[in-house]
Amino acid sequence: MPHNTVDFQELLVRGQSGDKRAIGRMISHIETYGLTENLIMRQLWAHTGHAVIVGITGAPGAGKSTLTDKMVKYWISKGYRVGVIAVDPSSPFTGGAILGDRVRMNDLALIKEVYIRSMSTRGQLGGLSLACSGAVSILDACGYDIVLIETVGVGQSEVAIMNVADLVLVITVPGLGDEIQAIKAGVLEIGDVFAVNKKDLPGADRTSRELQMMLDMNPNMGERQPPVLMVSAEKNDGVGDLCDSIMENYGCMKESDELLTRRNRRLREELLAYMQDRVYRRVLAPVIEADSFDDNINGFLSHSRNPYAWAEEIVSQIEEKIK
Ligand SMILES: Nc1nc2c(ncn2[C@@H]2O[C@H](COP(=O)(O)OP(=O)(O)O)[C@@H](O)[C@H]2O)c(=O)[nH]1
Ligand SMILES: [Mg+2]
Repeated sequence: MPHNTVDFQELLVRGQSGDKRAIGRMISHIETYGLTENLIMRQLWAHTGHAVIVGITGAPGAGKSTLTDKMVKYWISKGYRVGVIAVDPSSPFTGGAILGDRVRMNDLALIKEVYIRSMSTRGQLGGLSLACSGAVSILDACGYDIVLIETVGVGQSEVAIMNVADLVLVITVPGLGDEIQAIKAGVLEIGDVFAVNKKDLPGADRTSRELQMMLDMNPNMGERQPPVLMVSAEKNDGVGDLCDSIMENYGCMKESDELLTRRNRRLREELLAYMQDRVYRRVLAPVIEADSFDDNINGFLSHSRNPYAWAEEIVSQIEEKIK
């Protein structure tokens, strides 16, 4: 599929009328060619801004996929249309998790009001958060009221993905021992709603109390007092209350201008990333590739040539060009 022959506008119209194949093709297009080709975001913009974007994070095995499945079904029963983006680790070490996710959320794909899609953390043009944000915009533009992003729960990409969401649900479970280990530093601060999953297992009460205490004592929380709810995804117990709490939280954010502040910051960062990507691809990449970038890098390491002098030369060449 040569990217210049894709009629994105036509796919968008089809996606908006419920054609999931068209949605899939738009997202694949972004994954393959990056977000900054074909003015995709420009075409989407007018149709976006309606969806509630929820990031879901928590250690692998905490029950994110199981809970996502139940939350989606609850919201569907309330008349919402829901999109799900599951971020795949694409790593041989966590390959099992992907398979598990497929099993746990398998039948979601069959529901008319649900669109589910996994995205890989590997090989994204312009970075995963940009691609993910593009996929969110596509789902938003196609009329999905809620978009859930399930992250892999490991690594640095975590917080970056969270920048795509309006609000973040952090999931923890009893029995991981020290809560401080269970919830990584930094993740506590990005949580808007907390769920202690697997409340059918022993120790859930204690975990919930400890978590509440950690939140109360955290100096970075300020005025915020995020709710902590106990659920069992597997037994479908407490999921409705959790979903309602998320929407209530969203409502408060909207009223207090917090939502606007967050979207403002996000758009700013996204625009910078978008422009950097375009400028890199259109201006910098052709120049450094013409000067055999990789060969040069190898040469620099033997100290036969100064890499910074080379970088200066490249920049001067570009400055000369755009004068
Ligand atoms: N006992 C119990 N197990 C659960 C619950 N929710 C999920 N699990 C199990 O926890 C394991 C990991 O769940 P999964 O949804 O794949 O976690 P993820 O890695 O965070 O997406 C699976 O074996 C689930 O069946 C729960 O509420 N109670
Ligand atoms: Mg999962």
